[in-house]
Amino acid sequence: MPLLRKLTRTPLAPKPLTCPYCYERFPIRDILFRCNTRMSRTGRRCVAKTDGILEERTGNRRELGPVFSADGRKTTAVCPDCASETRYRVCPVCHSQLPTQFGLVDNLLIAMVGSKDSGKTVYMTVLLHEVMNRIGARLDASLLAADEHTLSRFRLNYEESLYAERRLPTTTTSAGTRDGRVDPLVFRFSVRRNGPIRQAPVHTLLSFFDAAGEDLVSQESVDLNTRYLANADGVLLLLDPLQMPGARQSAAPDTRLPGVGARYDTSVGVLTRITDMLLSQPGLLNRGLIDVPVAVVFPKLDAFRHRLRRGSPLTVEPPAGPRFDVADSLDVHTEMMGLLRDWDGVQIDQVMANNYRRYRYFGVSALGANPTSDAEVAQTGIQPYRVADPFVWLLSELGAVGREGRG
Ligand SMILES: Nc1nc2c(ncn2[C@@H]2O[C@H](COP(=O)(O)OP(=O)(O)OP(=O)(O)O)[C@@H](O)[C@H]2O)c(=O)[nH]1
Ligand SMILES: [Mg+2]
Ligand SMILES: [Zn+2]
Ligand SMILES: [Zn+2]
Repeated sequence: MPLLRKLTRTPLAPKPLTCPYCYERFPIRDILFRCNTRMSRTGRRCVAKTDGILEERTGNRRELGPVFSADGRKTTAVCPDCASETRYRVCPVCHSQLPTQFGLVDNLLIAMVGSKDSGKTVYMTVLLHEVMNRIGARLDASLLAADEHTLSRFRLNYEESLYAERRLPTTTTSAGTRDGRVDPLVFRFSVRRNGPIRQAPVHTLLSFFDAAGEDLVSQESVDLNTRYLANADGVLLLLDPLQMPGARQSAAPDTRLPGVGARYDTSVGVLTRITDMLLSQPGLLNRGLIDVPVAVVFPKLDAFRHRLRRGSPLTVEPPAGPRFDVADSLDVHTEMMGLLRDWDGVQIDQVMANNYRRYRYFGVSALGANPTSDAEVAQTGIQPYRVADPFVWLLSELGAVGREGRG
């Protein structure tokens, strides 16, 4: 009776959840609560203090109410010390406050991986900015920070510095120098499903984890990020053509080329290490292939624009419909396979075909132009193209947005 089961399923389903901040898994009943330190009806009040676990796991030293356990399946609980009712639910592992709808709506973890200087941080910033603005309107969707920390951090450290101050990001710090911690950005993505009747929006929590390229240069450093990668629902894998020997020489003159040396890597190197790590996680395999959808993103296409053939799908904007366009995406995928052949990237295609069940190639440019210097974006400003394609594909693979066409 699958239909009946579906209808009677409680909103708080008993499948394990994954914290959008620390990527640890736990059953819903283990969710803890934090006292709100307000005066309760009985006149008692808890004192706010630094939370040792929160500090150790996230670096957050704010003074907060005590954490206590209660029925994690509920959305509120009464503090045993002061009898005040709280709505603050916290992760049992890292003690981060969970977003309001956590456990009630889908929670998707998206990992951004790629070699050092491949453009992950720039891409993530431009992607999120575009989804918040232009693309969101196209998809009839909205993307909002799910917590205060993400809100201020994304605005100040990412969006304002890139868009208003035109500063390129500095290299992302290795998880190794931060006791294995990373600091994901967490958003609430809400989309209205188009249909004969306008439906209520569907909400999804999205957690973006931007890896440090430095952490992917050796198997040991990849292991530092295993939890984040192995628990991700979707992967945005950036393979920088400027780090492929065959493409480097065909880039436009004056293109700023990524460095070479021990901290840098080839695109195949990163792909191989990540693939080995994912293959070592039996839970991720489906008939021997890695089942996590991987959007293989070739960034910095502005450097190769002069080389694209006339009529290439990479020279035009994607169709403007509200859903993921399958036909257009397959055109881009085929076009990228051709480019990979020219770029000596055949090995990349083999690794993907032999190890992954769900993957697709994308060509994007986050900046749209060669930066003026190591620290500054071009005078012409940021003119991205096709940045949202990989994201919309991932969301369609994960069921968070609809698709147009078959394939
Ligand atoms: N031409 C061009 N260059 C880009 C683009 N995006 C990024 N870059 C260049 O790539 C450099 C590195 O970008 P980041 O986003 O910091 O790279 P990252 O992958 O986050 O690097 P790590 O944090 O060290 O792993 C930038 O400083 C730019 O010079 C793009 O769309 N076009
Ligand atoms: Mg970075
Ligand atoms: Zn956590
Ligand atoms: Zn209390």
